[in-house]
Formats: sequence, structure tokens, C-alpha cells
Amino acid sequence: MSVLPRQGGRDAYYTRIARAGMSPLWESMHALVPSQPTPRCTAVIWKYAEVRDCVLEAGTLISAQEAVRRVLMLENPGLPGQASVTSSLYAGLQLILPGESAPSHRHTQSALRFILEGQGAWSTVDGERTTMRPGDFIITPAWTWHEHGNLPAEQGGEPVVWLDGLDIPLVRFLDAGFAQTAEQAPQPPVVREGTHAARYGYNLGPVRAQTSRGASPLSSYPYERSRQALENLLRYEAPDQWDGLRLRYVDPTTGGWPMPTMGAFLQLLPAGFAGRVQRSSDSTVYCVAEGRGTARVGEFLMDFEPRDIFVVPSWSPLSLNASESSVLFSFSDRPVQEALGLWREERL
Ligand code: GTQ
Repeated sequence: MSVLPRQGGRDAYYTRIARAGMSPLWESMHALVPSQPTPRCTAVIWKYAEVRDCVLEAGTLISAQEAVRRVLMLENPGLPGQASVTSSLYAGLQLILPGESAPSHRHTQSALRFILEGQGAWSTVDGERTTMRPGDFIITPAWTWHEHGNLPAEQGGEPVVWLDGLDIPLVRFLDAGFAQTAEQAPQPPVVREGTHAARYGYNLGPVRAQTSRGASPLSSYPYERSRQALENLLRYEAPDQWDGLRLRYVDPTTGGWPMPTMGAFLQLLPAGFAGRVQRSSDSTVYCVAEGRGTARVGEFLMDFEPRDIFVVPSWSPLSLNASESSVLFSFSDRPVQEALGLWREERL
């Protein structure tokens, strides 16, 4: 007890216990165990028309090879300098020019891509090449080798830009980040493009099941098919009053999320849709595939148009309106929250 002699008031006491590496819970109890989420990230929108030039300008300053990944990170204003779009997730805009390639590596962070513009690029995931087309949802599960490339201009390569989503802040929080470059380990054997789509992409699967890689065997969920699913469903099902028609991307071998740390969604809002107010505990990043409308987060109004990216923080009241028929892509850490029994939603 000699470290804590009983003299002075509370402040003096706090100073003394701080020297011993302790601090009083009762001063921060409310902040540590809040009655509801108090997200540090804020609602924010990146208008693609305003940031596109900056993204393309990066192509004049550094090559994809030198940069390894030529990306402008989307930093949430509530999390400055933390490479975070939400507390748990990272987002960025990646550019690859005709004829370029970005070297092979792998890491324990999972990555997803939503292609914004341009033709000719591909991503190779565990030795299987996947062509990237606008609107495609492409995944790079944890610890899979991946590299990106683009056709030469003569063969139709155009500047290609996509939205990257990674669980970098989450993995950093857990101190579980590992990475390797291709020189440090052998590359996987080459698999012909389309192999996994042929094997798993039609509600059929191999009879002698391969062991799961802990993530979807499909690297690509082409926009054409996902879009068609929504369009088709609209003929059978009335849009939900909160979400319109919202589907989630699935691992066809389990019906679960494509990757364990990030879930992704595609939703159709018919023209004139005026969604009711809802909130959920997973801060969500949206990217507009088609259409125009408004996302209201609390009192904050965000007018969206194609390729805009916006954030809806945890537990913030959200309502979506569409002036034109719209398609929204979105992703969040919902699989993590569900696995831990944390995820909640409220529909008002
Ligand atoms: O494409 O592998 O935006 O490793 C950040 C880190 C993209 C990628 C990012 C990455 C990648």
C-alpha cells in the first residue's frame, strides 16, 4: 500500500495511480460502456466527378509497379490519418493504366473490389485470372495471392478505376497482419479463367467437395448477372419499404458471406422510391452503380449519382430516396458483428 499513501484529493490520487499504470473506471464508465454506439466515423460522400481527376493524375506521377498499389485512400473525416473509412474498414480508389501490372502479393487482410470504370483490366486471385468490368464485385480472400494487370491500349486497355474495400483497421486492431511478396514464396499454379465460375457459379457444386478456403470459391460476381437478379426479382417481389430490393452476395458453398470479415450487398431502388428510416450497428460504405437519389443520414443529406461513394455510420438513422431507378453496392463488417452476436438493426 506504500505506493498509494492516503493524502490529497481525487486529482492527486489520479496522478499517483497513473504513475502505477492505473486509472479510475468511474470517470469513463459511460464512455466505455455507452447505451448505444458512438461511432467516430461521420456520414460523408465522395463525389466521383470531383475526385476522378485526382485519381487519374496519380497515373502521371507514379507507375503501378513502383506504387505496388496505386490507390488514393478514402479517409473518413472523423478518423483523420488512420487510413479508415469506418472504424473497422478501409476504402480506396485504385487506378491501373493500359499495359501496367501491379505485383503479386498476399496478406491476411481480406479485400473486395467494386469496379467503377474502364475496360481491359484483370485481377489474378490464387492463379486464376478474373476480368474486371464496371459493376463487378471481385474478392481477394485473406492470404490469397493476387496481382492486377491491364491490356495494352492497342488491345483495348483503358484506364481502369475501382473501389477497394479492405479490413485493414480491423486486422490492425487485432495485431494479426502478415504479408508476403511474390519473391518470398512460390506462386500458386495457373488456373484457367472461368474455372471456379464453371464449378460453383450455377447452383451446382463438385460431388467430392473440395475443402473450403474459408471464403467463397468465386472470385467474381459479374454485374450483368447480379443486376439481372434484381431486375428479375422485381417482377415477383414488392420492394421492401426500407431497402427496396436488397440482396447480399453469398459464398455458394455455404450460403454465408463471401468472406468472414466483410459482407457486401447490391440493391435496386425503383424510380420514385422513398425509403423508410432504419439503422443498423454496422457502419456501411455505399457505392452508386446506377441512378440518382438522396441518402439522408440523420439531418445530413447526400445527393448521389453514379460512382459516388458514401458512408453511413453505425446506428445512424438512414433513409434512401431514388429520383431515378438506382442500383447501390454496399459493404460492411456485418459478418464479424453477426459472428460475435453483436449485430443489431432497427426499422422505424
Ligand atoms: O489491391 O492488394 O487498396 O494490398 C490496399 C492494399 C489494395 C491490393 C489496397 C492492398 C490492395
